Amino acid sequence: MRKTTLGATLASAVVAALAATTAPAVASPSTVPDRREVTEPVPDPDGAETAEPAPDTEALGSVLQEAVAQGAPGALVRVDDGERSYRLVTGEADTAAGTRMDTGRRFRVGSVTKTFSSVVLMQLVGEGRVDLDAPANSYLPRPVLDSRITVRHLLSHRSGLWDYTNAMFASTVPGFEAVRNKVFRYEDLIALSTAHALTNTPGAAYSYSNTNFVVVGQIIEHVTGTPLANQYQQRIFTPLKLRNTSYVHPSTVIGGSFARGYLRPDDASEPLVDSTEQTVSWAQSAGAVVSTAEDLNRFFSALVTGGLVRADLLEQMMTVIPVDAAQTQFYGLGLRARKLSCGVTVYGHTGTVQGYYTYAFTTADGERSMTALANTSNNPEVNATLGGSLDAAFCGTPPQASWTYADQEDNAAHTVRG
Ligand code: REX
Repeated sequence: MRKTTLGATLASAVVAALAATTAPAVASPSTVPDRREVTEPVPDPDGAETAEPAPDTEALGSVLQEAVAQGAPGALVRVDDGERSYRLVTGEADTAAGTRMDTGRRFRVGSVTKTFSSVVLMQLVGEGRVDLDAPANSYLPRPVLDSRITVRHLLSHRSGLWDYTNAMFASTVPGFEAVRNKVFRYEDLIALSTAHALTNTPGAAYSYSNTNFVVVGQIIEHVTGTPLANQYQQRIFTPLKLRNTSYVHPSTVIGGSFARGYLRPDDASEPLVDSTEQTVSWAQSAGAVVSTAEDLNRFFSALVTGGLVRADLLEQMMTVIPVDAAQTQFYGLGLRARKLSCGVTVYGHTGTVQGYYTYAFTTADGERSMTALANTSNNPEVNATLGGSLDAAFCGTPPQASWTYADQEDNAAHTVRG
């Protein structure tokens, strides 16, 4: 196993490749292996120890640089492939201080939280404390939902519960400022949803809604009688040694070393808004986990290899249905899947909270996992660009144009019948 602390060969290769594909003679900002971080092997030129196809590190670098060119202050990607780790960064973690990004920084993972909530719930199913096909009302302090909605409908976004966040953030910065320091109870958020009609008959259609996973959080707390934070800690963070992963809701503080988040106003000519500190109470069990690329990669790899959820229940989590017309995007139980341009299917989740876009996916065998982050949001171009990291990491190719996911299925209210 060849070790290097600088990955100088790769650095020059990536920068040279970028210089060749972008106009300026000196690419700025450069995208380089994360020098402070690379202490494990970087890929051998012949790729001898790497499963085929090896990640395309030049393409990964280009993705990060494109994200920054489109307005993200910084971006990072980490691919863990067996014993190997590929880590690339560009831009800044903190624009006021001028601190450069590095792949060890914590960030808000947004909806990747849903997979953590799903794991806790599936463990409760495994313990016989929750029945996936029972009415969700049976596990709530008060039966506030349509009685046809089951726990499985929540985890698969098929309940029809209206997503209150679309209205909450119709106007991006004012919507954010109105809730950034608010603390909601589960019932407050659920009431925002149930004030509206269901978007579909329970079970009849996929319709992504944060409300589903707010209900999941309340079910977890009601069934266990303990805070959700304790359940995440005991069942996931501690056993997997996810030392940089936390659920501190409603604290607004991210501890340790972290990337600041920068929200783009709807008028893109206005300056970015530093959105780092917020309660994320509007999303809590649907979106308030803080983590790192390394921890997310370990989490998804452990999940699909059976380290967290009983085999028969994991199979149900990973049984996915298409949620887009092209049948490249899928949802299981708190888990997304994407069929990539090379035909490989990867499992994981995406996340968007103010200031942070995340992609965290793994192969079906958990051998290769990738997390990509850009520290901005409300910028669909950046989100689509960052999605190109999937092809680069798992197919070993530059992002294929027709697979850049410009049409993110869940960035707007969206219902798929069937
Ligand atoms: C809320 C608005 C986005 C963000 C949202 N986030 O629902 C959940 C999530 C937790 O991560 N969902 C994504 C804001 C889609 C996922 O599953 O991948 N946008 C922003 C606006 C738009 O305010 N007016 O971009 O920061």
